[in-house]
Amino acid sequence: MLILHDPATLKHATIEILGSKVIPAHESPDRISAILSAIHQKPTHHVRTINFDPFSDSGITLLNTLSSTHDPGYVEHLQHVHAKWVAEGLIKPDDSVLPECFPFPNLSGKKSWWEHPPKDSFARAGFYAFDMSTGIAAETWEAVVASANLAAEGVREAIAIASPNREDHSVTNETSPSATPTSHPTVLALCRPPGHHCDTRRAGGYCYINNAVVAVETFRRLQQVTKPHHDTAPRIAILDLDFHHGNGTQEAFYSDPHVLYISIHGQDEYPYYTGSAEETGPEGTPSAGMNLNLPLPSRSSLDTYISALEIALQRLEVFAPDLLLVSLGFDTFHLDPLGGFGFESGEDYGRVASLVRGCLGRVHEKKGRSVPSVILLEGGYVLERLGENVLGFLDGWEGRKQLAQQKGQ
Ligand code: OKP
Ligand code: ZN
Repeated sequence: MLILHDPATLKHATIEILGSKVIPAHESPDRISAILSAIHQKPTHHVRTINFDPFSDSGITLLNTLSSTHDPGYVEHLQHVHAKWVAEGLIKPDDSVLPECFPFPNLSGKKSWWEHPPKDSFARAGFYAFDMSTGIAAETWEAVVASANLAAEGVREAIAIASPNREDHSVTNETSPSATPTSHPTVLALCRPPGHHCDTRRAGGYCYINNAVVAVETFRRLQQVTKPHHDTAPRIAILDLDFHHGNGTQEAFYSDPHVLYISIHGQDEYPYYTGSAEETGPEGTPSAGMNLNLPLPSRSSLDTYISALEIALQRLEVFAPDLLLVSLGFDTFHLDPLGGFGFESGEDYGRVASLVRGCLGRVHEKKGRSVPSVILLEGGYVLERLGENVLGFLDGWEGRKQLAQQKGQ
């Protein structure tokens, strides 16, 4: 599989509060190192290293995509608040910006409170966040844009692999093991920081920019260029398999009739205020029914999980998207400090992956063309097992487990 990585994603390192202690955030650079070292041991995967450059053409496009999808004041805040706090003597260069006070529901307040950011940069940290697990360190911005850029590049590459003869996508690496029209066009983007909790104007849950939002916007722009006469908007599905509900992604597309959001996540878990099965899309609008939440009790078994996945995949098959984004978290692992379902091995992840691929195969048959897929990394915090779980998922996705079994018979 083609895997996209940017070394700048390792630059972000912040802290979080656990009980009354300040600790290094669970979402650490070591997550990416662990995944890379596992991948490098397998010749089946092709890692392409990208170095995000804000002054290159694709860099300018990315920054443009960010400001057209995310609140401009928020983007400005992410980029500059750390330097501002240092200049104002609020923190030292090695420290992180953490919020003090969040906007809160109140009877007298303005309805459009979000149009009125507080005047001073100290207060704005709370205005542009919804929790305290999303500190901003000196190099956070560099990692955040590199991460979002991987999502955008992932879409470009997946489309290029899906239609390798198109001149306008001649960027496809011919040596990539996935660059054949017959194989399922999938790219894994090693995004870090993750994105699914960010709702385009507030950071939260270790997320700053919503990478799925960036991927969708990139896909739409590409379609506009390559298929300007298409009368129907592209259909996009997002399957969120992180343990936590992707409140930010749900929010960003809740009123969008062309994006189907499906999530399987821990019930009554972080982020606590979203993710119920009743959130199906605004009633009486074209996007009614375009949101499918499948909450499961924490510690649910793999069989329970797979029953929920089958419901998700039925919906996905009927929808028959033109693009699939998988928000993939490995905090469904049974030992994860921040979550956990009954996933106990890489093979368990492989089982899930091969079910998703089976569904894509049926969509392929139905439509007569393959569905480009981009896998976006979200959470997963057991460093010692993260690499093998990722490899297990990729093996299942590419059908390798079944081959191994056949050989053994
Ligand atoms: C992000 B993702 C300790 C609690 C941490 C945040 C959980 C974020 C999960 N400060 N709470 O979906 O994996
Ligand atoms: Zn998570």
